Amino acid sequence: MKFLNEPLTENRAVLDWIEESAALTAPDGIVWITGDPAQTEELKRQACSTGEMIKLNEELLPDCYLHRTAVNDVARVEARTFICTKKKEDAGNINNWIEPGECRERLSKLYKNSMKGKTMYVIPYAMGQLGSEFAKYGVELTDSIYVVLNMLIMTRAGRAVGPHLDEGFIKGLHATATLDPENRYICHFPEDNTIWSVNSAYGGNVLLGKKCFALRIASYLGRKEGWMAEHMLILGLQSPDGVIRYVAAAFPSACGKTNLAMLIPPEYYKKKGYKIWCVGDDIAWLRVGRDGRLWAVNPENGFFGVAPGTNEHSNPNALAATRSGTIFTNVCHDLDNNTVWWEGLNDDPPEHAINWKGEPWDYRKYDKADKINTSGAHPNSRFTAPAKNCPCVSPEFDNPDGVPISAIIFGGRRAKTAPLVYQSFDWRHGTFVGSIMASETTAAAAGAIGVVRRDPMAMRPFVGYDMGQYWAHWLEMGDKIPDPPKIFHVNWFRTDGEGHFIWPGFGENMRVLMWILDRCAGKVDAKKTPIGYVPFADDINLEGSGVSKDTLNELLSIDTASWKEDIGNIRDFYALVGDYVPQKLREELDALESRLG
Ligand code: GTP
Ligand code: SPV
Ligand code: MN
Repeated sequence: MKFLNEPLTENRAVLDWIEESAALTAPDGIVWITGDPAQTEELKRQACSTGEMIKLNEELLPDCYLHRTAVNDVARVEARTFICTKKKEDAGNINNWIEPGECRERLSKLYKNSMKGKTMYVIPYAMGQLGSEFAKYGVELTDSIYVVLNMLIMTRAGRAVGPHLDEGFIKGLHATATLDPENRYICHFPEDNTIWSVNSAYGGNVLLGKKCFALRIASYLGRKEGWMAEHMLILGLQSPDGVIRYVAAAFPSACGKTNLAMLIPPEYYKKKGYKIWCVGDDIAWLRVGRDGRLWAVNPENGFFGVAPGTNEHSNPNALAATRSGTIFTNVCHDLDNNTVWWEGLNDDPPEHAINWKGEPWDYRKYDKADKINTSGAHPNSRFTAPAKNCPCVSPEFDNPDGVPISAIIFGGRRAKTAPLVYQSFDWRHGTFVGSIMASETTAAAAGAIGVVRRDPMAMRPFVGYDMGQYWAHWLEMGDKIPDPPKIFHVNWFRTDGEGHFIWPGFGENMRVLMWILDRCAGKVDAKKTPIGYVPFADDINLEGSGVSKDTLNELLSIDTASWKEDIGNIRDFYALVGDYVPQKLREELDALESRLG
């Protein structure tokens, strides 16, 4: 094997698999990623010399880089994402499936000699804190320096991981190949701990530790081993007495996880001494703790966050996190000072700029009706920032035991049906609430935007097995947690007749979190309705919010007609999920229908 530096393990299984992958892809040489600063610096220099990355203004954005992906490769591609179990029924009806043997044969042709003239990088990485009970290990092979540099931010990668590979590892093979969208494949072999990704170079398709491992493979492992891998943020809410209580929240892609995880409390609460700590913004791994509560870690080490809309007011913490050591992808390049810009950063777009496609850009030609083609930054442009950069990163971020979860919150973009917040009756009903989640699609995945689709637990694109069995696993977990979190549902996205958001959102969402934690502590009463417990308007503090009591009442109102309309759609969805939908959830659906009258 053409190792250009010393391997970080002598583990035969690792070395044999690298050899096999190198024989297929035929790189000129193989480099182990150590995480040593000298190697990282050299890779950055190399990527800049080929134009793969652009070094930004060192004074204004130290150690920051800009990268543009191919114009046809700017989001996850769900239609090209596959779960390759031996039996189709194990992948379920919601996932795309290819028989593993056939998949390997088809993809081998695409991988063949695809790294000729290139270097293969071997990235040993951990999801979770090295050595902790939660941690799992992986190795990603890739021909992309961009992927290497992102993985160094998003995971705990490099030399220290080497010895842990003996505990088992997930194999990930990524080849950029020709970026042919017709032959783009993101394939998972959960029965073989393997991920194959080819013909993409974008985020969730190629940073294999993230959605591929930490959600799809991990959800499969979680079911086998009795834990959960979820598309959830984790935050801690500190009260003036110093007590911190933690919640985990599942919102679909680009529906507000990063924003909620880092929120700055409104002045009213800040003055009293309330504070939010961010443990994670995208993925949570959850286990039953020795104390009978549910405990969570964020297996990642950085944030791959949506850039557009991030600004000094909406999310100052995220913005601060991107001011050094960050890689920007598909944002707008401000040529006047060699910095970056995106829609919603400020009202001052750059005069001389290059858009996300790499073309000269004139902000005067921006057309809301044709956002994709006229915006400076792509709507799904992202920043990759180290978690340590975030001013509100939790002191528990590296705690190998994680944090205890008081509440689980589901949510999505619903113009109408869902009220601002409601609480489920119990874990089983809460699982039902998660199973019927729906949200308008966003730019985070290729395809139409703004179409309402069912996205259970915000996991529709990320469950590595049958959806009905995943719900059954949720119900089983409920039976295993002696002191389970309470389950809620929120909707920041209700609109008025003109399509404007009624609720101010962002920092103001703190007011809803306060109600949720008050409910967990048994401090407030609530109104029992057909869909669950809804707040009495007086129990949500509006001081300084600019929201009137009338508006709040409107936000909390339940539109029975649209719920009834939804029942049919839910039945269709359950039918699509198929035979494994747990009987208990079917009963919950019947019960909801009869309560609605
Ligand atoms: P992924 O990284 O794709 O999983 O997304 P995410 O859930 O972390 O989404 P993020 O927090 O980045 O939010 C994406 C979009 O939602 C941005 O355009 C935000 O401006 C918008 N958003 C977030 N929170 C709110 C809110 O409370 N109200 C409104 N109206 N918009 C919000
Ligand atoms: C999402 O789409 O939910 C993301 C971005 O968090 S990606 O990593 O591309 O999946
Ligand atoms: Mn996500």
